[in-house]
Amino acid sequence: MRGAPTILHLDMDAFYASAEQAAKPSLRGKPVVVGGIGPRGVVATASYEARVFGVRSAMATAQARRLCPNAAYLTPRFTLYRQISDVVMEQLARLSPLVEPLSLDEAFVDLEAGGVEPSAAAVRAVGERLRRDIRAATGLSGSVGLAGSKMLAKIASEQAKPDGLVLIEPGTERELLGPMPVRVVPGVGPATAETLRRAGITTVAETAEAGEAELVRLLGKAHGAGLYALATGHDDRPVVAERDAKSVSVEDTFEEDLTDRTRVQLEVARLADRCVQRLRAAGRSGRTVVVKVRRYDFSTLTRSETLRGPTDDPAVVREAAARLIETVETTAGVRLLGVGVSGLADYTQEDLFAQAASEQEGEDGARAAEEEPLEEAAAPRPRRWLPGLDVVHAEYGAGWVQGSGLGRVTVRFEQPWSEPGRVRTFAVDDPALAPGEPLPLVPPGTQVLPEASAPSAPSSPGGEDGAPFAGGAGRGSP
Ligand code: TTP
Ligand code: MG
Ligand code: MG
Repeated sequence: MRGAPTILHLDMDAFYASAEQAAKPSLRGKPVVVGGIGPRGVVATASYEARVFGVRSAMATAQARRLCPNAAYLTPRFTLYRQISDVVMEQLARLSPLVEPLSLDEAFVDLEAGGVEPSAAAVRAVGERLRRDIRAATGLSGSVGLAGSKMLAKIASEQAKPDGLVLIEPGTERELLGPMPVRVVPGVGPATAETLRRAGITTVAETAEAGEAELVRLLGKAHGAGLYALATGHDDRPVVAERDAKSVSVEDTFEEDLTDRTRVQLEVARLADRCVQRLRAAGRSGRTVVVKVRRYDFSTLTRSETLRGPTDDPAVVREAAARLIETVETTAGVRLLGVGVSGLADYTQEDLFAQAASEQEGEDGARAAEEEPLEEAAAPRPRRWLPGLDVVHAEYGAGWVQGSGLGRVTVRFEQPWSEPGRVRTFAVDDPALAPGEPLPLVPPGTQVLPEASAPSAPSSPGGEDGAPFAGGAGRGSP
């Protein structure tokens, strides 16, 4: 815990949905849901207008449609989110050499390491300027938390949402944390919360009062002691830039086993994005993509694919990860998924996913590193006009797919900086209509998004088969 609130946490507001509203003027101020739009799809996020109706991340899209039938339901455009994320992370890098990205839309920044004067007034000014700069550069809002520790900075940015800044003065944190549910403490998942609840502990204050010995008895030594420290406001975890890592991996444990294939694929795509996010923030690129799966029975396996050359291209990693997960039987249920990229030739898969903190999930059962030859990349699919994706019409210019069916596709012709546009309908095989690329959100010439390192070829909406993949060499490393 620092004496000054010099740890900054930034999190973009309703990130994918805000990006879509910025790109599509007709959707501003309206409910927007981004995610899997098929019958078994899952919500990635919802705009704040849609949240009013109860729509939330990870909810089945079918349920979201029942709650909010009038929202626009859009398929994600990861290339765009990635580009925006790059711009946001560039802004953060100006503040300090110590930036720790947690996902595409979220990072910690150590302002002290950036030479910011350690006073509340100075860090607040930096935080407000950052929010203005991010809005100017991306057209989107982000919320900022400032505190003397990571845990509190993250809690502060959550309180600041949407479009705000909250600074927690050192010295006030125990009072502030006390009444909060223990779930706000990092590392307290549903299982831990339930164990604590059965012992009559629900708030942070009750956790602190229980004392270290009791928490260790309930949760084991490492976890109990760690929780006690955090619950009493002791959080000295440093902001770690990933420059020095040998490999980068991210993983997620799910509250309930995933059985839905589409959901598994969506989660793998998200993990691939998070992984590349970290890779890039570290200024690295890697050659081997690894997917880790822990199944319902705790059997854990990894699959890897080695590319011809190193990459930090999200499309390439996403596609490799998608191919790898295809080869794993997951229908009986998945507890945990991970995606990693290694920059070193001599890495071992064990290291790649070695976890610092002890897993709450218990012991791995069978640990099998199964490898089999993988199929070649799938043949190009027939064109599908998924809602939300970019198109270009020979006569009417750039627009996006509003819907399609019965051999027809409806397109709204508008650009991020235009007035809300008109809708026109075409036959799905109209030769004048072609898939397009995301347009920059702020007008060209003011502040331009950096070029995507490998824009996906416009042959298929969604970019599923877009980026050139470096290719099959050395697949199936042991
Ligand atoms: P979050 O920062 O958790 O959420 P958010 O930015 O949409 O909204 P908030 O204002 O509350 O921060 O996640 C960032 C993006 O990650 C989100 O826009 C979509 C994606 N995501 C998923 O795809 N699935 C999920 O379950 C979650 C939580 C996020
Ligand atoms: Mg967010
Ligand atoms: Mg986030």
